[in-house]
Amino acid sequence: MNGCETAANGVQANGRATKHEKMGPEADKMAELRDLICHLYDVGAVKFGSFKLKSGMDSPVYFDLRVMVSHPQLMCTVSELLWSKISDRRKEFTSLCGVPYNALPLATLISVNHDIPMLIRRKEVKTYGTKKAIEGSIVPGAYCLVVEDVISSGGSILETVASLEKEGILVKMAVVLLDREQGADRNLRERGIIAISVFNMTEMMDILYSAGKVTSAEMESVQKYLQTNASDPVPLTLPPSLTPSPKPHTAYSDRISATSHPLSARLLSIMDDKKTNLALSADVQTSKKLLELADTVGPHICLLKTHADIMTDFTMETASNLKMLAQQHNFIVMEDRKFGDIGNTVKLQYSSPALSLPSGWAELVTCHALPGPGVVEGLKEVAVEGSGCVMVVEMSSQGSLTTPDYVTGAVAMAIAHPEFVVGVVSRHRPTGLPPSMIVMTPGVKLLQGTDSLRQKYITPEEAIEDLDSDIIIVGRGIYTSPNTVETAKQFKERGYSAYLQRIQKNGQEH
Ligand code: S5P
Repeated sequence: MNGCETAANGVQANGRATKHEKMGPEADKMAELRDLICHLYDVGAVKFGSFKLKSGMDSPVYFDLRVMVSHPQLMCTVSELLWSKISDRRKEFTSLCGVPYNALPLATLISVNHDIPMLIRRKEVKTYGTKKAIEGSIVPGAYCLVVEDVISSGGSILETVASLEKEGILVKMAVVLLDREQGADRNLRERGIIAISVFNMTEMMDILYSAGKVTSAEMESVQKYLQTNASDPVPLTLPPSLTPSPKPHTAYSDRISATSHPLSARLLSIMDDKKTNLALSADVQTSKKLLELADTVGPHICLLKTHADIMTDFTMETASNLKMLAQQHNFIVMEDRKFGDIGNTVKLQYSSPALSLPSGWAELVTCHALPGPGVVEGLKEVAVEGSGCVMVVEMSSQGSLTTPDYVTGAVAMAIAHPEFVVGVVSRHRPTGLPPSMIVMTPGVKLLQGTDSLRQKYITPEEAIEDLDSDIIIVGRGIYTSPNTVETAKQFKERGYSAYLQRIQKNGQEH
């Protein structure tokens, strides 16, 4: 038996009613709610008068749900009522997190009674040790349920969401005891979060009035207050990470200010200056061919992608010559090594002399998301200062195992490391990827098709205009052409026109 099975007001931890058993389910629920609200009033959790709120507004009603901690049975009842609101959606979250501090005991009770892992958000982040804002077992890409006692504008929930999202944890649902009907529902909905409340202010007032706990004058002043709130909701002060950022379809130049990595900013400004979103995948096998391509196609690209491990004569000299050409023609070099092992192994691979990556010739490297955050953390530990990585989240080949769930988890991991991950390799711009992250799409040719080994090709227009990608990665489409420079120019024009078309379509001025 858990501590809440003896809870008052007929709600057990297992969701079954006790005291109101003989009534119909609706009447039963109403009776529970009436008992709870009257109980909250009796212990002084609801007060009437004239109160100045945190937002500066005057309010005729004030809630102090902190008093609940002195009434364990009441806390049990509240936690079970919260649970009853979301228990049928249990599969939609793997953890829960209470908004500090008031909702912490409520979240703890739900966690313990229903065996749901809990996360704790620190309000003050430590300046020593792990400096973590979220404590508990963090699984990037997993969904967390947020628990709160009272909502006004939804700002406190969004602060907790911001800390969770920083760790790659996703939130789409919050459960709250009381909705003050002051704009939270809309503010949260706009950010993709549904708030499920046990009761709102109108319901509470009706119950207190019919129970004879409030006077008609008090009732009237709260009603008037609610009407004012409906036309003039409580202003929402968003945490910095949740302030609206430019949308991915805005101009490359307008996204620069949203970036958190200097390389993302540089890449976007190269794209804007050179009017190109073309990346050359120079999958050739000799240094001579690689440097020739870099020199001739260099003026038309924003990025050159290498596979140094397919080359027969790759040396430090090749690497430093390539770096010089990158400076001369203003493009970024990315070694497509696709690191995909545990953190310790990728650290050793990156540091090995084989590809001379520690010399810094490639400012970007690619990695897979499959091993989990360790791959990013391992690379970050040894990577050259100022460099970054691009995470492969979705592959272009037929039969690839990068399912939508994989993409969601991988994207959350990328977002959780904005200081190192510059963007993603993906067919399309995945949902939820912030505009600061750059999307690169391989498998692009002037015409659709496939190769004999299941590479699937789409056109520049499909990648940029339809699938909202930022950069087209083109390999054989250019380097096997009899006139590489002219063909590269064609890709450049089609890719950039598709981008202009996209931002125009979205009503943006370039
Ligand atoms: O999913 C992917 C990811 C990458 S990075 N599909 C890909 O094709 N790539 C790389 O893009 C691949 O390794 C190759 O270097 C390039 C595509 O070459 P193409 O000749 O088919 O254009």
